[in-house]
Amino acid sequence: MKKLLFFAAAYFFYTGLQAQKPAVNQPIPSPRQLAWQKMDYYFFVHFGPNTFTDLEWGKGTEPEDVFNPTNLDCGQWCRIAKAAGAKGIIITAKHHDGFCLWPSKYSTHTVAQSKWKDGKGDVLRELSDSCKKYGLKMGVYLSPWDRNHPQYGTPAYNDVFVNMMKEVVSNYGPFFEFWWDGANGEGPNGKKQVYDWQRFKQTMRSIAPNTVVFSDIGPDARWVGNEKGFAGDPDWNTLDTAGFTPGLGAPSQDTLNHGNVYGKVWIPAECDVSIRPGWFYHIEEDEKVKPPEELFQLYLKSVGRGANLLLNVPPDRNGVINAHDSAALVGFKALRDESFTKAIADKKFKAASSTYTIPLGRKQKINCIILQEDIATGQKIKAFTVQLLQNGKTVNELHGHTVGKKRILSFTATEADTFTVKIDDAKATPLLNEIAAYLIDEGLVEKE
Ligand code: FUL
Repeated sequence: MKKLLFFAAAYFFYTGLQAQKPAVNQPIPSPRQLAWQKMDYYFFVHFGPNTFTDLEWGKGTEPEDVFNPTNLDCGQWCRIAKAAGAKGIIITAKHHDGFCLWPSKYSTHTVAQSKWKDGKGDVLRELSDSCKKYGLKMGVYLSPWDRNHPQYGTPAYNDVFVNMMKEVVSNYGPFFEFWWDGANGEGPNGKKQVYDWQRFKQTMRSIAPNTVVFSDIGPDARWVGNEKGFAGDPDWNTLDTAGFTPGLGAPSQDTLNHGNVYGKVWIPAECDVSIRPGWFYHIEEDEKVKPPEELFQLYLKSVGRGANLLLNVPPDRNGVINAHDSAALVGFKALRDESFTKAIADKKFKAASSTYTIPLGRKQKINCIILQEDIATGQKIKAFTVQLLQNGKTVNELHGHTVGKKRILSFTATEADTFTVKIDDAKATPLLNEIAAYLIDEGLVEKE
């Protein structure tokens, strides 16, 4: 009898657990996307002839010798990335001017034709070695638009682009991300290229199946629709891509900003933004570096809305990150540490539910709540309400739309002893696997 009771109890316990497991709601992220989404924030590095000519879009006719960093130090970039809490670095291996920061076999407009290090220099090699040394992930931006390449504007250029992808992946990979810019202007012969996106995608999949591929519409990560670093609210990780292409054929910027609630493909947003007004270094912008508080606001509006933040930090003509930028980055890290190191409450959940209750232990002030949805089973939450309670009475109420991998809510500090998160609308019963509360500096609360 006892045995029977034991088995019955075990059975009900087991089926109970089964019932609480979050249901899978398609589409869901691939393992490579899930790993990438966990990275939250990393650096973008725009570096090349433009750094020396003070342009943003080089013409492609610049002599190779223009590129001449006096003291290139990728180790310094990595040390700053580490100190700033960034998880990786994506470099413009080739921007629209076509200049290759590595000695490519498929171009005559590269570091090898320059006098820099007697033509023996290789920025990708140095960065790849430094990233390995400092435990950072590396990514590559490769512009399909090429204002220098003589074959640009002809079908043969698609072979060149594919060969370049293969070359950088095999020589300097593995990469966590590969960045395709959708820009498509004229080349040296006045013609525009018809990009073979399908072939580019197949190439990446076969040579780098674990690399997240970015373009306006993925296949793995999408542009957020602006260069200000703001994800939409709501921000869906799902997008409809049928009939669209990167570049001019992309969905509207508003759609890219928000995603599509019932989008058929999992393509989360990445927010690219520069720490300075321009993407490349310009000395006259030294005083215009975004201060730590502004970077913190960007963080709330990107990572805090469930997207990734790709923060551009352009090295100067010496080949190092300028002191103005590194000071801002270290300050940004300090603000995040001060804000989020000590949680007032931090609760983990394993069971999917429509209501979550978080006791604060005693009455205390909070002004920031971080919600994390279990996205491995899909993004489900469409609307939620947070109620802050004092002795069972609601003293503040907040409403939100999507949660996704991370949602940072900040608001006027409120005294409460408990708060609840109620799911008002969802595609399926979601699992919030972590909910935490903080008291951050009042000046850091999200601004419109
Ligand atoms: C754009 C480019 O035209 C800009 O120069 C910059 O590289 C930015 C990240 O992407 O499409």
